Amino acid sequence: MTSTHQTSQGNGSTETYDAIVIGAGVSGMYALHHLREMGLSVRVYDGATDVGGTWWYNRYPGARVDGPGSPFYCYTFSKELMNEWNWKETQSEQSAVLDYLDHVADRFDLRRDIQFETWVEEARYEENSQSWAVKTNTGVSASARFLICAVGALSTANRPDIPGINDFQGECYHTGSWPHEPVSFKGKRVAVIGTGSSGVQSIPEIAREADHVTVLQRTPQFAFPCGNRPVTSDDLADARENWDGFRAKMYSNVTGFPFDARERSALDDTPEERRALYEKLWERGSFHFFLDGYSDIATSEEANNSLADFVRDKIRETVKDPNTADKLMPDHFVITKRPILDNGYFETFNRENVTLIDLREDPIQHFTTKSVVTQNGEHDIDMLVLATGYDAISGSMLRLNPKGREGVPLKDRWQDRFHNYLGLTIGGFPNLFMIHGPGSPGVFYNMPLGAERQMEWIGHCMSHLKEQNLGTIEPTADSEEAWANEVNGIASFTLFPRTDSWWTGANIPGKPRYFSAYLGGSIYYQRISDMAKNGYEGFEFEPARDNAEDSIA
Ligand code: N01
Repeated sequence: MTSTHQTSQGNGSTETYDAIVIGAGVSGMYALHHLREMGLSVRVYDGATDVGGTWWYNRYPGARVDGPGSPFYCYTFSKELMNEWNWKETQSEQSAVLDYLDHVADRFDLRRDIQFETWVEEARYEENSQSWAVKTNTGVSASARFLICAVGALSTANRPDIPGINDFQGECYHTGSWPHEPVSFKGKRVAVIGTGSSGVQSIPEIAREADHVTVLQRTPQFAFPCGNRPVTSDDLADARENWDGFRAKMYSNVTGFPFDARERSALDDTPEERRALYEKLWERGSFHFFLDGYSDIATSEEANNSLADFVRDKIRETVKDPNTADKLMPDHFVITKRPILDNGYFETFNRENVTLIDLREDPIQHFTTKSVVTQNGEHDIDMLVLATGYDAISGSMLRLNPKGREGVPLKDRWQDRFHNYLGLTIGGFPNLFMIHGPGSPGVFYNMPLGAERQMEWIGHCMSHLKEQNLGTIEPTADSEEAWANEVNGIASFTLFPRTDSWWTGANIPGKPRYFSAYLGGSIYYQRISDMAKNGYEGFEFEPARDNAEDSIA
């Protein structure tokens, strides 16, 4: 076991650790725990005042787990943790997830190694010491052999660059950095830009309280009933008693949830049989359409259309005004933008105090101090809510912009695409590891479980270096190219790359446009485990130098 120590460098002092973790969200918290269990010294930096990452920032009204939820959206590494935490709802509210993470931080005494309200401003690879040097906005200089970037796949806000938006004098909030103090909508005219998950969750809540809500929609979206229900004591008892079986199923499932995939094409059933199944799954809610619905919704146009038509019918049945219903009609392949779970979103358009503006036919021209001006008119507002999403998957790594060998910034390396190997490592950036980065299943997988599994791989890799007396590991250019081909190859069997989405980078002007996630979580984990067993195939190493950080004793 090594210990933390301080070395004098120039006028200041440098704190030295085995590993530095950036980010204290779901991934960074587990990274800290795991590395400490390995006996390593670790420091975590996070800009927030407490743990939780994306769950700490996303406090907008209506925010809740919008995927297959509790009790399986959680860490799995500790049976005791599973046994003692009582989830209350299947689609937990943001505050409930944060309570859980708070409990995890207490239970595993994580906070003593986390420095909050500390933003890493520079991360630079030092050739001589085979280590990473980090500087923070609070004046900390720290150094570590390993840099773990747990910076979040959905944490760098996308703020639209619309003429005059900064002149608007009313309240303005991004859903991804919502104030901690209560925000009142009472008596206010609110405009919401964005109808992705955050917009769809927040719009019904805002409409219940506001004087008027103007929804500015660029792309109509498919949304499915949230299907939230209480987690009963029987559910919890079942999960606890059969935890090993559930966990094994989560490991072998492509999305990391304990469901049996249906191996049946939508086209094997008659239209009546399909409709009967869709009705059942609609009633059940959540992501069951995709987890235990038909197997070819994401790969067959015809199968996809059958579900898309079903949802369009549901929208038409729900929205009373046919003109508004027309505007809400999605025209892309269902599921090829991130599926959304709603709590009365479409019903909200039946309210008198809600207006939908279709930006495709009536685009925003500019903002004034008190209004948003679209092609067809001016809309006076008191508040602007930006539910405009994120520079997802790669954005937070680019915001960190680590400098690799010869001081090359990641922004240079990632100009044309997000070069990486196994979604974990980047050529020219030795000993740097990403969690949920491009090229990994990331957002297509149960994220707490994915963080555990990626971190365990990273831990093994670090031990391998120690055992072999190696100073660095980084991927070769050939292996990065082969990995990119593999990721693209899998995606090309699906309909995902054919739709503009944040998955393809289409939401951010100038961002490289391609589908950057590895589809097929269980296959991915098998692949990265095989690579490790084969002597870390695709990587190159340097021997440990004498003057390298005295790490991992
Ligand atoms: O962001 P989004 P989000 N002018 O990118 C529109 C996760 N999540 O925050 O579709 C006008 O999905 C944009 O339009 P378009 C979840 O994985 C989880 O809602 O690009 N409109 C879109 O409608 C989710 O997918 C939870 O044409 C503009 C919207 O803004 C992901 O986070 C909750 C625009 C952005 O939708 C992101 O969701 C919430 C512009 N200039 C989110 N720029 C959980 O509870 C963007 N838009 C777990």
